[in-house]
Amino acid sequence: MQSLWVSIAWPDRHTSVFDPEWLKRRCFSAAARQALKEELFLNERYYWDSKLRIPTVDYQEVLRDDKAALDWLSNLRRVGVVQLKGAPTEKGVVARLGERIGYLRMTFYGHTWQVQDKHMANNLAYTSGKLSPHTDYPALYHTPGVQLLHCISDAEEGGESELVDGFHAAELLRREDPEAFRTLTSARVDFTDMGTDYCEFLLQSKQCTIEADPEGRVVRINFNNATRDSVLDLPVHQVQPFYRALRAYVDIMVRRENVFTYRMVPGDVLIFDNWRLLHGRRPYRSRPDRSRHLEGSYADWAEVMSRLRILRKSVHGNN
Ligand code: OGA
Ligand code: NM2
Ligand code: ZN
Repeated sequence: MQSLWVSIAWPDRHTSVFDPEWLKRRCFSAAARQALKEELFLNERYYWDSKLRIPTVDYQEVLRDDKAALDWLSNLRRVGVVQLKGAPTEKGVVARLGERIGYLRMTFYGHTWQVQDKHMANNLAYTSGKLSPHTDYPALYHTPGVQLLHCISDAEEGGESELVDGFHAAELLRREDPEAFRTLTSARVDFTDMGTDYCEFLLQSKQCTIEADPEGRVVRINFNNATRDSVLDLPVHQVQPFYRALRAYVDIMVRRENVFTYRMVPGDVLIFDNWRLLHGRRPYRSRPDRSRHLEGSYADWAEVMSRLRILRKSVHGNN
């Protein structure tokens, strides 16, 4: 229907023909830009606290059915966490989910890694001890966007997961203690990780605890007491204000009303936004005949969002 198209005759007599819908999508009005941004990047989040009702999808359905897979990744984006039920209780599940996305993120801990109580552990996660709320791998500048944890066997006692919405906690801090919020969005903290796993590594990085974009929106949390370096590269007069601010943020994230606690059972897979959530686990008791075993891996947001857009197209059509 050529007549409905917009035609421009340029001074050099060249003509361009545009589909008005195509032009409208590229409109510079604030409302149009906002709508397109939301469609492409899905930045709208649903914040939660201890009363979270964790989105749940069936593992086999995710592999088989695009609608279930879309449900899985949409919840991961909006809520920041989703659990899959009904996976087999053997290794290979996170690798399979990686194929569903595209590919997984390799790190010094390997393509996938085994969370178990290990002899001569090279990471606190590989003990039976408590893990206080943290984000994974701030020792890497480009921290993994998404984390997958598959429960192959659970502990006889303990090992419950604790999850906190780090963006929600950061907004509470901004409101309750703006000074602390400013400190945590500007002071760069040293992280370090060294040892041998996939190969030998000696990582150093500097990251703000709360990362905000130029408009002031919180986009990433970097908090891990196990890999926070004892080196702290700040002028001495900023040291105490920094620790005070960090304490203020931790006090908010450990408030009972903000912590969602639950227990993974064999066959569960937990997938969460590692740029947003803090996760921890309670200590557990190991027994040789019943040892706790999770297989984990990472993915990045670019690849997850790519799959999400493709699934949205196949489920809802091209618009
Ligand atoms: C980790 C971790 C949680 C758990 O491996 O980084 O946080 O439940 N594990 O063991
Ligand atoms: N593991 C679970 O930042 C970290 O050290 C997170 C990473 C060992 C792969 C733990
Ligand atoms: Zn972790």
